[in-house]
Amino acid sequence: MPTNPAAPETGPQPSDTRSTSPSRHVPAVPLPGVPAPAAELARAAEGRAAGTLAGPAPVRLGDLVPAPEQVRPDPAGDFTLSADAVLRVSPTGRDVAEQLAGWLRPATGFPLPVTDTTEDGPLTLTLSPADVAGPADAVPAATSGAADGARLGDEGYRLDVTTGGVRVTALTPAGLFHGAQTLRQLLPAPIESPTAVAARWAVPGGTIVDRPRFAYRGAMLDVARHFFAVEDVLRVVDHLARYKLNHLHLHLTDDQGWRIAVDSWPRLTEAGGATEVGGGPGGWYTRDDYRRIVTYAARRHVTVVPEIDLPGHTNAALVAYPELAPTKIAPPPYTGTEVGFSFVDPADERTYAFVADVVGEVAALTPGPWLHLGGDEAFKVPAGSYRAFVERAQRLVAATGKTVVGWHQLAPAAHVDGRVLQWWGTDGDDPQTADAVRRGARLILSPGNHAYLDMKYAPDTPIGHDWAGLIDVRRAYEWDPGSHVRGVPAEAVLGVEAPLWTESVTTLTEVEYMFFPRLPAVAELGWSPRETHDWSGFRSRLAAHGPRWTTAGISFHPSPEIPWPHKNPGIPTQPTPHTRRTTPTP
Ligand code: TNX
Repeated sequence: MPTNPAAPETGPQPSDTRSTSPSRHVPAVPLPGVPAPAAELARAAEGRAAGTLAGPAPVRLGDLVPAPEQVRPDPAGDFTLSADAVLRVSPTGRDVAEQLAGWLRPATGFPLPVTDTTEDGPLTLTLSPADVAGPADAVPAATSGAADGARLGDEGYRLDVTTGGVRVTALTPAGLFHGAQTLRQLLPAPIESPTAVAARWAVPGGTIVDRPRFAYRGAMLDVARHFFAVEDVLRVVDHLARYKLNHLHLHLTDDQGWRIAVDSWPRLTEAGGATEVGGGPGGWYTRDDYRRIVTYAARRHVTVVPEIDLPGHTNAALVAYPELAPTKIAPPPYTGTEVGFSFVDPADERTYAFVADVVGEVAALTPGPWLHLGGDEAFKVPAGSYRAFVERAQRLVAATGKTVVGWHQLAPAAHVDGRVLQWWGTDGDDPQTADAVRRGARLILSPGNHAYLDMKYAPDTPIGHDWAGLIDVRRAYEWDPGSHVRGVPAEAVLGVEAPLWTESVTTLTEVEYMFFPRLPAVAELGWSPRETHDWSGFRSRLAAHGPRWTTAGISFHPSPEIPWPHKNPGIPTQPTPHTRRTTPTP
């Protein structure tokens, strides 16, 4: 069997890389041999030489991110995946089983055929309400509250590992998918290798019963300030799915570029899509590109939330169609990073024809239930006109059958059915938003000072902003979505989202650097029960993901807060096609 030169075989093996001792393995910064952040980024982009890795550590049941709801380890029940393993699956779970096999084949080198059958085998994935509860004694009484299959809901799963095999059960394909991601994390880190590695593929024995705290768990990618090609977006979807995030919000339009084709207004992309921050070539998604993204995401149980930012952040649209501008004169294309200067004319009927056409076409292309209207930073629109514009635009979205999402600046506008506000404030005292919630709105929480992944980690982070403060991993983790905004009860919180604005983020490597390790922190806030919240446990569970990212060629910031088990984290072990600046879609 060929061995992977990137496999973590060198270096001393710490006796327990998952120690919860806060100071163990924490490199002082700067460490000799640990590059400065700018150099880190450059080296990550080049995919230069591997860091020194510790050997693969065995994973313990429960060493997962996000933390599962219930865990009952059984040290006598460890399972080892062997070359003759077969994935048995009930027919409705077949697609998840194929994806699981696809994750496990490269590193194991095993064929892992998928067969439709209800019989038990070494790897069994079943979608069956009757199976979910499992043996009555599988989970101890003290923690058996959700062992009842019916309570697993839309996304929960149960995973049983015995010496004879692994069985994942769920009520839905989404639940089965999350269970499969859990199983992937329970295998040792070399499972992330793109080529075959000789390793013992052990899975820790016991039972996990797990389901999410919040229904909406997302990240946002701003493809308007800098354009990201379809392949980059697909890779971002993979990153979300690993951490059980189920929504990808695409910020598709802004002053610097219009990124989604609209057949009835073709110049939006032809003229409005050819720019980006800094003067680069920009780009846009054709209808087929966008369909590819939503289809790829759907297979990974990720719903795409398209955002058309209105009435502000519209310079690119005004370049394309000057009749939408209050002056009726085309502004020059904008490639800077200021905000709040542009807006579509709220007093012109053509504006509403434009909004109706755009949201109609985008809604028709989007399988998910949401359409995000933006609404932020329309500083030049007087409050009364802003409100009237938003109320009309909300009705146009509702007419497409989609549910309105918008930044919390939409709060003063009248409620429409199901309306969701995305809160990005930095002070949890926001009476206007609390009032909108009393009138029926639900909230997605993206507090700027905790969840904004475009904020720098530290003063010397080479890219990013700091207007909402510095956000290290602990800051990204230490808040509670259920009680963050005064006067907003946990029941009104639909979930959490980590936005990544890209004024200074230009490549997929840089996206990953800003995502990791903070994205998993926000993912855990969205998924895990509050009772599991514990910084010291989290940082130690997260540490074990460094070798996984390194092996998978995913860039990350080797934050000094995390007790990484290897000496030179943050550098992919091999160049990957994803670490280049991608070419825009024509
Ligand atoms: C504010 S947050 C914005 C964006 C910027 C971001 C930079 C929000 C809804 N609007 O236009 O990109 O700050 O951090």
